[in-house]
Parts: sequence; structure tokens; C-alpha cells
Amino acid sequence: MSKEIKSVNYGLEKIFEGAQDFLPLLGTDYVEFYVGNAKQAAHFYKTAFGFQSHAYAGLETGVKDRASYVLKQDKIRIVLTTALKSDSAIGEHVKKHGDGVKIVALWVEDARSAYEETMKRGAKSYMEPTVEKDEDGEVVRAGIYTYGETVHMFVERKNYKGEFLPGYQKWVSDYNPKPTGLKYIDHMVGNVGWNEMNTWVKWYEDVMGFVNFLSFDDKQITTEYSALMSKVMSNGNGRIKFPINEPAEGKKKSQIEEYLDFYEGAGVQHIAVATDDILTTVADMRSRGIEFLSTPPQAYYDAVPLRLEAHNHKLQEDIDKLMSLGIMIDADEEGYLLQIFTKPIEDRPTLFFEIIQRMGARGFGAGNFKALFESIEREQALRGTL
Ligand code: TYF
Ligand code: FE
Repeated sequence: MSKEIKSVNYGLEKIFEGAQDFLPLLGTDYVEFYVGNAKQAAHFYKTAFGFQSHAYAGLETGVKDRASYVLKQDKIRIVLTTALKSDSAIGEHVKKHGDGVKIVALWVEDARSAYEETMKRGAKSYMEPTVEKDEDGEVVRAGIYTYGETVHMFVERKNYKGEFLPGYQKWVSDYNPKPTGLKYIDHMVGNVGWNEMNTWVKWYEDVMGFVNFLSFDDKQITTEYSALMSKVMSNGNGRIKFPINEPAEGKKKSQIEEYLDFYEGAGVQHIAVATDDILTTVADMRSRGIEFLSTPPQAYYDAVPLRLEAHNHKLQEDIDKLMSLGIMIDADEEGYLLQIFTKPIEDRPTLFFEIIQRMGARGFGAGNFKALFESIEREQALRGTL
């Protein structure tokens, strides 16, 4: 039933051979969303995405100014946080951006060192190293700003055995929809302003020690309207991948510009989550009410067998099933990948999700860009934002 996914290894250890990685990252720790109503958002992520109730902090746990619901699915942890009063940085964030990602937390061995090393390379501080304790031990966290008002929080939890963080209680719920097969975060993409992509590429290189291993220019990814440029940044062990997009001049309004207008600035555009059985995951999510971008045309699927043959890969899935669910297929030398994109999950056309199954390929689906962006443009046209 479920297929083995080859572990993603970008061969980056070669680049880092000999050099000391000043910011060793163990993985994504959690993603925190600031939202208008965390209780309802948590219900949505449980019902539609199959996340499981995990931890809670709020009035009942002695927190007076916010409520946070922590949800889990395999290795993925998301936190939904809302303000409990008007005088609140959380409320201000929601007022400006709508619901969106505030914190991309990174799991580290040593949060103090992560903070010091990035600060001395030019990071802007969000939170100095802070120790939080309870009966399960202690967690050290420290945060720096990245693009827009988005934050990277370094989380050191080697001396902690609790559920999530000190201050949270275990959340036991009677409502527990089944998981949909989401396993881990594959990558998280940021949209930045006009001509700012290279500034943020340099920031990830200089401040975080990341490398740029893939670039897409506007010629590759300009359809009729949806012009953009994109560079993928990765940390040394390849566990953290952050593509950065900027708008490019096209015939009409770029999808990136639409995002920047509605988010009112730079921010996280999409979160790609991996599954090892995309047919089951997507059928399940569709039945739970998640809306995906419209299906590529028949001509797209007609061309798939040749694209796979060109790289000598054999598709293990039934192409008719992939087509009926609207899943796209791309291939490179090392393998293929299956991917599909949700429509924006808020009323503002901002954040969306990608579901991805890697069958050896380490790319980002460049061969699907045309079909994908045409589908996004159909949505933009409906919104009158093209
Ligand atoms: O992460 C990526 O690069 C792919 C493709 O606005 C992509 O998922 C790139 C830009 C975009 C939507 C998807
Ligand atoms: Fe993606």
C-alpha cells in the first residue's frame, strides 16, 4: 500500500565538507499560525487535514492574553494562536495580514548558540534566549526575524520530555478525526517583494549558512500572466528547504503580487507536506472538504508517460487515478514526484498547502509550473485580481 520514499539527500554534505556548519538544524520543530479564531481553526485542521489534538494553552492553563492549540500529525506540529484582547501583537498581526504563519520554528541542539551565531551575522532579534521550565524539564527558545514579520524560532528541547512546551497542557479531545497520511514538512515557501529575492537569498546564505541549490527564472515560470522568480535555499543537511519567490513583470498581475497585496507584505506562501500515499491522502482530504486547484487538462496527462520515459522511470501509480484527483507528475534524473496544491485556505488569497510524494525526485516540480500557474490564473480571474 504505502511506498518507501527515498530519503532526501541533496549531496549538500559535499559543499559543507570540512567546513563547520555554524547552524546545525535537526528539523522543523513547529509552525505557528496567528489566526482570528484559534478554536475554529483547530477544528478545521483536525476535520479537513486530519491533525490530532496534542496540547493547549489559554485561560484554563493560566495564560491570560492568548489561546494556543497544538495539533500533530506524524512529524508535523502546528500551533494555532489567537489574541484574547484587542491590545495584542497577535491581534495586530491578524488585523494586518489575516490568518497566516508567524513562526517557523527550527529544532536545534543549542538555541543560545543558534541565536548568537545568527545575530553576529546580521539577524534582527525577535526574542533573546529564554528558558521555560516545568515538571518535565526545560526548553530554551530564541527567535530572529526573517522576511516580513515572519520569525524563525530556535527550539532546544534536549532537556525536555513534556508534550510540547512548558506552559501547555495535554489536550485530550472527544473529537478525533483520523489522520490523512501527512508525514512531515517537505518545504515552506516565502513570497518577498519586488526585486527582494536576492536580498533574502543572501540573508539565508550569510545569516543562516544556507546554500542556493535550485533557481527558476522568469523565462521558465512565466505563463500568460503569472510571472515570478524563485530560488530554493537549503541548510547543510538538506532537512530544511525554503524556496523564496518574488514577482516578475508579466502581461498581467503576478500571483506573487496578488499575495503581497492581500497579505500586506512578505510572508509564507505555501507549506508543502509529504505523504507516502498521495492517492489516499488527496481522496481523503477532498472528501473532508479541502478544495484543490483545478485539474490540468487532458493534454497534460497525455504527455506524462513520455516525460517519465525520457528519464527512464516507471510510474507506479495508476495515471487515471492521478488524473481523476488532479495530481500532477514531474520527473528528473533521479526519480519522479507527485504533487497537488490546495486553493488558499483563508478568504484572503494568501497561504495555501501543497501535498507532495517524492518517488526519488529532489526537485520542486518545474515541469508542472505551466499547468500549475494556469490553474492559479483561472482562480485569479475568478477573484478579479488578474
Ligand atoms: O515550491 C515550489 O517551488 C513549487 C512550485 O507560486 C511553486 O511548489 C512555485 C511557486 C508558486 C507555487 C508553486
Ligand atoms: Fe512547493
